[in-house]
Amino acid sequence: MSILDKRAALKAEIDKVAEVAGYLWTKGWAERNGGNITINITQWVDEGMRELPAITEPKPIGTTLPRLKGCWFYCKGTGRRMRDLARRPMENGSIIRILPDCAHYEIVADAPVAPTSELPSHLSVHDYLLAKGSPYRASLHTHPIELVALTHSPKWMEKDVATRMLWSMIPETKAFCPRGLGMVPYMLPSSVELADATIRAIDEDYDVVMWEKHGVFAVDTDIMSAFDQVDVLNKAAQIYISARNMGFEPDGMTDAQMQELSQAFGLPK
Ligand code: 2HA
Ligand code: ZN
Repeated sequence: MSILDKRAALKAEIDKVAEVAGYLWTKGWAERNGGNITINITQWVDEGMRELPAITEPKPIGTTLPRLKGCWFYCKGTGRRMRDLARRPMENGSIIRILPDCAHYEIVADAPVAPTSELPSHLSVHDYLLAKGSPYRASLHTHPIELVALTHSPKWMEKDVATRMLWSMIPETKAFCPRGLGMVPYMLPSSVELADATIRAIDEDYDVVMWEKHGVFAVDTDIMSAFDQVDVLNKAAQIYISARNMGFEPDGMTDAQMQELSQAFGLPK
């Protein structure tokens, strides 16, 4: 890729982050500073950018991540609002690079905006994705109302119980979120324990992981695809809740209909 192509590709990714941030706010999933986004942008960093001096002192990540050596990320800023990021992504987020010790990062551009409070979770997941040879470069944490509401009942926290219900609400759900919804019990936000549990769930082959009574963590090739998976799952939860509000338990698609769909779309599980 030429330098100009890399710069255009990087701008396109950050434009997508801004677009998704606007959707998160509009959907009511991003109250105040809720949610965060990180993108591994290393493939679009050109020689000119590599020469840029740091604009902050090195800061500890809070953990050591050997595969992130030399990696660059766009990160939403801690305490920043998604609705502001939607209009001004480089004032409400920043570009960081990981130092050779793999335990510290420094901010490179545009402004000294400290990255998301969930940085240990996000960067640990990116480290894991690189180790697996995954093409995924985007991670999204957000607070989708109906999905979070489901996690307040232990019934839906059991492995794949919510997945089966959500898939059966509308055929698109399994087609576009074929790995379903992983479940992680409540843990302190921003903790390394939460990061480790999230990675274990992704390693079980989920792209979207629920943090009980908190939100979702989703990974995909780019931020738009990560958003789409969460959007599809939350839509299914809304259909379930609408039926319950009409006074009945929805039947859901039958097992035979689900099997037919899986065969037609060549879906796993
Ligand atoms: O960044 O949502 O979980 C704000 C949060 C932390
Ligand atoms: Zn959160």
